[in-house]
Amino acid sequence: MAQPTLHIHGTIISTYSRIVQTVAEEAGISWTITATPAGSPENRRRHPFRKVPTVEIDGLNLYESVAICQYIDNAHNGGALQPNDHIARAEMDRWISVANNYLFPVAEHGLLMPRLAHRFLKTPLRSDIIEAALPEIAEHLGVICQRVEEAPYFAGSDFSLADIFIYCILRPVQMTSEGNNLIGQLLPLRHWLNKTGKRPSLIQTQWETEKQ
Ligand SMILES: N[C@@H](CCC(=O)N[C@@H](CS)C(=O)NCC(=O)O)C(=O)O
Repeated sequence: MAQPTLHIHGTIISTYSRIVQTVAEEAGISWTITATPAGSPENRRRHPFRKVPTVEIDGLNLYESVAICQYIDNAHNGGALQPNDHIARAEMDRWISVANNYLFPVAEHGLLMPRLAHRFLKTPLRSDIIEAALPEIAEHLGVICQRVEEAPYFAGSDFSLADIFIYCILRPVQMTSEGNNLIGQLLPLRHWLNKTGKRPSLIQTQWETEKQ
């Protein structure tokens, strides 16, 4: 069967758009992205909870990155990014949940958004917000680092969807001075980021700001 094209609607520079792009790259599927802000009327029709990205593939409209990624991997990649072993599968699911429920919210609102607003909207840097978030970010990074001391990848011996979620969330953190400082003290995590960032799918989906 010919591989389909994945049509993504979302913010061009977006952690979760990058996650689904990376899974498409892993599956050998071409993708397009149409800039669609989360709060736009169009996105309200596509995603009832007003988040991005949403996608069209195989005649389906899908939202929520976990569902999108698992669909692409199951339908078009033989499930290669999801372990069959029950324990490894539980580890993968655990680390995807950690990434989505704990790491992303504090990193996004406590560090990345204040930095982006300052850089691109030229608003004063909200150091108060960043300072308040850093202890929690540091604690989360410490827990995540312990996992890559125990095993080469988050699910265990093999690269999985969990590595894609965590990498795409952590890499923008590492690109801030504060995040780089914290990650710089966590050698195993820094090594895992270096190793994982060399994967072709993650090189293909690098943001322009990452290439500079
Ligand atoms: N649970 C959603 C989260 C997606 C998400 O938070 N996307 C961010 C962009 S990376 C977003 O929509 N932000 C806009 C907003 O929260 O209003 C998923 O897994 O797809």
